Amino acid sequence: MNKKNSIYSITTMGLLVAMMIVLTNFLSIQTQFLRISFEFIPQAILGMFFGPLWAGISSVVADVVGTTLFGKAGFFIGFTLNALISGVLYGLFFYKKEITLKNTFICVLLNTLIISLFLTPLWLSIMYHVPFFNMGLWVPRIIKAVAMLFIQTGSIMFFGKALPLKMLASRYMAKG
Ligand code: FOL
Repeated sequence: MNKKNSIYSITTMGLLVAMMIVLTNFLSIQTQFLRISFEFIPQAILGMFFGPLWAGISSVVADVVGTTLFGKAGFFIGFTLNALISGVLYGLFFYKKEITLKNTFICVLLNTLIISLFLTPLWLSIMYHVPFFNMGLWVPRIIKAVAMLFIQTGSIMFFGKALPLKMLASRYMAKG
């Protein structure tokens, strides 16, 4: 990657990380046990443009910086692992790959199963000393997960396919 390309890349990564921070900390709906946000959009774009390694690193930076500066519920390292895993997943599924409905849905489903329906409830049960199988925790979470499955798949398809982001992406990918 030449110098100009790497300047483009770093600037774009910074912008997408900033968008993740704003979407998570300022434009989300958050209760003690549930957060609904659109952080996944810049995160998925990071995956499309930069691949699993950089999407993972950027997501960790967004979590650590965003939560430290603006978090309302303290800092728990488990959520940093969530950020890493989902960033890597988006990179594995979307980097230099055709964004198909099937591909997108499988990626979102994996993310939902691992993050929303396993790790997050685990972290919350540890953080707040509630049992893992607490129904008050699970009922809204499952409703949210099912709704977001379709919203996430639709939005990622939109940004990955409908918008001419590929033209931008070719800048970063051009010379490796
Ligand atoms: N610690 C760290 N490091 N990062 C955080 O973002 C963080 N957030 C909280 C506490 N410690 C933190 C606040 N608590 C969810 C629920 C409570 C919560 C954080 C997240 C949650 O339901 N997350 C969604 C995915 C996030 C989304 O949709 O934006 C989930 O379904 O798991």
